[in-house]
Amino acid sequence: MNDFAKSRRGFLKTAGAMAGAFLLSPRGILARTEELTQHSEPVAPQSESAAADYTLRIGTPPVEIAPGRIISITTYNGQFPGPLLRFKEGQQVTVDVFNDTDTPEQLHWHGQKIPTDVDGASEEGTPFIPAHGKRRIVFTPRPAGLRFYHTHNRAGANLAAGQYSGQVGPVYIEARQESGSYDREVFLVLKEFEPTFNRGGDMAMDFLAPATRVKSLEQPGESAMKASLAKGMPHGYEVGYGSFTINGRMLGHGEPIRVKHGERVLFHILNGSATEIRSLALPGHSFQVVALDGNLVPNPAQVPVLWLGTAERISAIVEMNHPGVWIMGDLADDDRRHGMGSVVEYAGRGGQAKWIAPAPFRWDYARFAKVGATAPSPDETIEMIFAKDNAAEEGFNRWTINGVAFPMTGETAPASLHLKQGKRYRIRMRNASDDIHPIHLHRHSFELTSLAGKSTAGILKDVVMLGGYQEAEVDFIADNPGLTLFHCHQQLHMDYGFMTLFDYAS
Ligand SMILES: [Cu+2]
Repeated sequence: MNDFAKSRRGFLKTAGAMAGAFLLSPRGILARTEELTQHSEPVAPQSESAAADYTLRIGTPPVEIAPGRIISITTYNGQFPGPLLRFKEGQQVTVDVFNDTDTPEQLHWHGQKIPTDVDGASEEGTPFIPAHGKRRIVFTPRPAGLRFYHTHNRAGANLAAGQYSGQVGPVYIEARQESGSYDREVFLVLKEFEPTFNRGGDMAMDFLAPATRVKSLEQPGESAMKASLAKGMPHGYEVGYGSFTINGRMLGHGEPIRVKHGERVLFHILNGSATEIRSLALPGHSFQVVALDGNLVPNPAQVPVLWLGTAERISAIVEMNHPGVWIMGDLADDDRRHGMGSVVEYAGRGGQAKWIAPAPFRWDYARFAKVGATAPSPDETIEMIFAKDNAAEEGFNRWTINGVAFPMTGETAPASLHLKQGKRYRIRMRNASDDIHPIHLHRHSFELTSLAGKSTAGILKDVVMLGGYQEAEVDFIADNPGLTLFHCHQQLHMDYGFMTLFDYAS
């Protein structure tokens, strides 16, 4: 499917994918959370006036992703994924974060509308959680829906740092009134491990709809790349992975997701990858997408395949109406065979889990949009062009927004945009590179208003995939004052320049 997949062949050494049973019992992650909370309470310090509601501990105990396959990664509470944290919308929580590592850390509450001192990004001024220290965080979770927490450290060339590590965990913020008819929830966190650098090259990922490319972006982008290669530059570094997991277990090495005929299962799926785009299908079943990035969609349409850019979340209901034992897995054969899947087992069924590749299907966010609706006009439109300087930064691609790469040395950069509170802004994003970028805005949600030249409305997200040489527009309301980070969520891209800061005009 892509060059990552190709480059992985050769150094992978996984055994047969289907041996043994494994993984999450559907309630497993919740059960584990409760268990861990109980374990961690006695070690909470007594120095604070009151005990925290939640305790997270950053550390590096070994983690087993398949029998005998132990990896050394930094995690939350010694497990991958980190414990599922269930908050109530609008109800203040206190979280103690202990850092047992030698590296100051940032814990980002992705997708939440909270102040800069707790958002978890040093660029916005959030204090670090000191090495071998602790920070108490108090905030009011919002908005409702599937969020997550992850490190916001820069990794650069260090493949043990940033989101290459195991510092990813799901958050579910319960609305005051929960709606929807389903029998139970299953949380799935998709994540690769054992990263290595390679000279990837062009990542052809042809799955977005509309597929319209913009000639005026494609021509200069392609000729810049040709000129760079002609000068003898190799392709900039990319990252490939040795193992692939759902909820920290490789396909075939955990408990199956056990279901009953006729059950409606609400899957909450999070792409916790540092760099990769993931797909997911369950043979013989379809997904009714009810929320994107935790926000309910106006049109909960049925689709045969899900696609998630880095940091995207999808909540989808599957009606279990096709009994058997199935592999719910990634469409990329190589990635699935090396772990990116889960077994779905109907009660009373047994035998080898089956995978059947779905028919080709294009992912179009607008499928879930409000039919016939138009977004309100913005007060101001911000133009942004994203470009790649091939291998320009010590062999890594350097990324720019409007010609400027965010400083890579840790100093704070001046804001590129001064927002006025209450105004509606439209960001018109144009991608002059062939890569897909999962674009993320901190502390605000945005509405998708145009995708590859086609206008749309009603979908609220905090990450959107922008296709190679494509354009898209998102609108947001400046309603959460303070420094606000805007960046590509692909770790290599954000670490090598693909970031900018907004502030609020006083
Ligand atoms: Cu990117």
